[in-house]
Amino acid sequence: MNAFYPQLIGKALLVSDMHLGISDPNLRDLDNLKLDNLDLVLRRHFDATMIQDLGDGADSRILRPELLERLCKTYAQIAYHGMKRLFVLVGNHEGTKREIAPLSPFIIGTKTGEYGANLVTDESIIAPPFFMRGWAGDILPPPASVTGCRFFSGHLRVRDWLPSGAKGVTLDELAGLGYEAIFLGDFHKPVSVNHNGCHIHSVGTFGASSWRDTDIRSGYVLVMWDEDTYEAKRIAFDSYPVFKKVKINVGDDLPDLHNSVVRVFLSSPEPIPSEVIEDYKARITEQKPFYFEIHTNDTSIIQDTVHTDADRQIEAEINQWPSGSRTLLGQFFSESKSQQIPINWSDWR
Ligand SMILES: [Mn+2]
Repeated sequence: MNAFYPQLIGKALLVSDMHLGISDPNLRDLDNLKLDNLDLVLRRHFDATMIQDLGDGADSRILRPELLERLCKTYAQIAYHGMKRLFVLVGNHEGTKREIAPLSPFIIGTKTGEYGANLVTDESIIAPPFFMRGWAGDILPPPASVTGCRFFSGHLRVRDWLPSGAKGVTLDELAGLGYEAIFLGDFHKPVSVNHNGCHIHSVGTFGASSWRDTDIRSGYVLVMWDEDTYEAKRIAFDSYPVFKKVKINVGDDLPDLHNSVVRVFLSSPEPIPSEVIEDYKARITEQKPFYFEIHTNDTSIIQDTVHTDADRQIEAEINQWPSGSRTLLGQFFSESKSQQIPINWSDWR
């Protein structure tokens, strides 16, 4: 197990469950949106002292080369400059024997001991005030009295958040470990609870990827701490699509579908005439969802991708950055020390 010098005061940027490498070809554009957002967030929070990817960064052990390349380049901003500590946890989706992840070659190439990128397997890392561990099944991490850390972050399943009968550790068990706060990947929904005096947070997915993520707003978590206190907040993206399932009866109005990935279930006691379906299709298209499907009683499905506002919105945000910063990373870092970078915070709350 590696050990790092403690950071008595700091700011950690936590991302989780990015699930890059979507298999549904209709939704593959979402992968690029996630990477655009990761790029933006790393730039926006260049003052973070620590970056943690809490696992399932990739949807499977094999990541498409173009995505892996972009992910490495994005993380390289922080790793090659030796300015940050990046910790990439191995999740249940991407690990081979929980020791190797798609990012492994990158991490081997950038590892510089105290700084650079570090892979966190089921063997854990002590980087005070955090104790971190990748996916290790339902095994509890060691208690705070053993690790000497205030916080635990890991890729771990919580039974209380799942349907009854599911496997996982309990909130009681987690709270009993004696950590001040716990930050978890795996459960894609963001959650924040005070359980028996321990704050247990599910970071939530950084980029919704499937219908499993229905109604979840994608985002990330910032943790700021000093010797006595800590604060955690989740920031959700306005510009990343939300998966929605909408049930309506023929004749009903549609809810707001702008920039959503949506399944519309259209029902009627009678067979639905094709003009009616076409009319709904036109009305849905008008609302500019990212992607939609219309399902009807007789199981016919109409699918369409509307070219979306989300990528244009993100592109516009990226274009606000000083020119050259997108490619000349060294320049970005020297600029960031000396000048204020225009950030429109209101878009990000
Ligand atoms: Mn996951």
